[in-house]
Amino acid sequence: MLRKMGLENPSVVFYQELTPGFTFFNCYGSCTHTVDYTTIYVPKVESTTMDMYETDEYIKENIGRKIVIVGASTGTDAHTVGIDAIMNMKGYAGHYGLERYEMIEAYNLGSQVPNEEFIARGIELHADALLVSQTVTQKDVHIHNMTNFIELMEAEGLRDKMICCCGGARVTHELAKELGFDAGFGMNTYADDVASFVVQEMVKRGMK
Ligand code: B12
Repeated sequence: MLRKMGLENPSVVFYQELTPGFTFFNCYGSCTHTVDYTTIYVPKVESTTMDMYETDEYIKENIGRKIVIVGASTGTDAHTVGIDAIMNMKGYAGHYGLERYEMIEAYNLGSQVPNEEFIARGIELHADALLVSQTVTQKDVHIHNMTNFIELMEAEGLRDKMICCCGGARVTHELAKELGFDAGFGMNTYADDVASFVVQEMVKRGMK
C-alpha cells in the first residue's frame, strides 16, 4: 500500500487493532512524488503590512479620524480565541490587538453572534469594517454562515459601505473572495495584517 502511494523504503513502526477488520498503522517512507511549485498560484491579500504605530500614523494622515472595526465569531461558532487574538488589547504572539490602536475603535462582540445581530450592531456603531471569525468547518457550516452574512449585507445595501473581512484556521483569501468578502486571513495572522488591509482599502475606496 505504501509503495502504491509512492513511498520508497516503507517501514511500519507501529500497528494496533482498533476493532475487528480495522487496524491503525504508523508508517514512514521517502516520498517519490514531486510538485512543480512554480506553477502554483496562491491568492493572498495584497496590502503592505504595517505595525500598529505605522497604521495609526497612516490613519491620521490619510483618513483623519478614528475608524470603527466590529468583530465577532458568528453563527453557531463558539470559538473566541482567534478573534480575541486579533482584537484584544494584549494581542497575540507579541502583536498588539486592534483595541490597543490609538486610531481604531474596536468592538469585539464575542462568539455565537447571529449574523442579523452582528450587522445591526455594525450599523449602530457606524462600522467601517466588519470582521467575521469562523473556526468550525464541519459540514461546511462556515460557508453557509458566511454566505448568509454576505447575502444579508447585500440585502441591507451595506455591502459596499463596509469592508468585510473573515478569518480562521481554515479560511483562505481565495475562499473569502469567492464568498464575496474583501479579504480572508488564515492561520498565523495578526492584527497588523487585517488593520493594514482595512486602512489601505478604505483609502483606495475614498472612504473618509
Ligand atoms: C480551544 C478549542 C475549543 C474551545 C473554544 C474556547 C473558546 N473560548 O474559544 C471549546 C472547548 C469551547 C471548543 C468547542 C468546540 N470545538 Co474546538 N477547538 C479548540 C482548539 C483546541 C483550539 C482553537 C484555538 O483557540 N486556536 C488558537 C487561535 C489563536 O487560532 P485561530 O482560531 O486559528 O486564530 C488565528 C487565525 O486563524 C486568525 N483568525 C481567526 N479568526 C479570525 C478572524 C479575522 C477577521 C482575522 C483577520 C483573523 C482570524 O487569527 C488568529 C491568530 O493568528 C481547536 C484545535 C486546535 N488545536 O486548533 C479545536 C477545534 C477548532 N474545535 C473543533 C470542534 C469540532 C469543536 C466542537 C464542535 C466540539 C463539539 N463537538 O462540541 C465545539 C464547537 C462548538 C461550537 N458551537 O462552536 C474542531 C473543528 C473541526 C472543524 N474544522 O470543523 C477543532 C479543529 C478540533 C479538532 N481537531 O477536531 N473548542
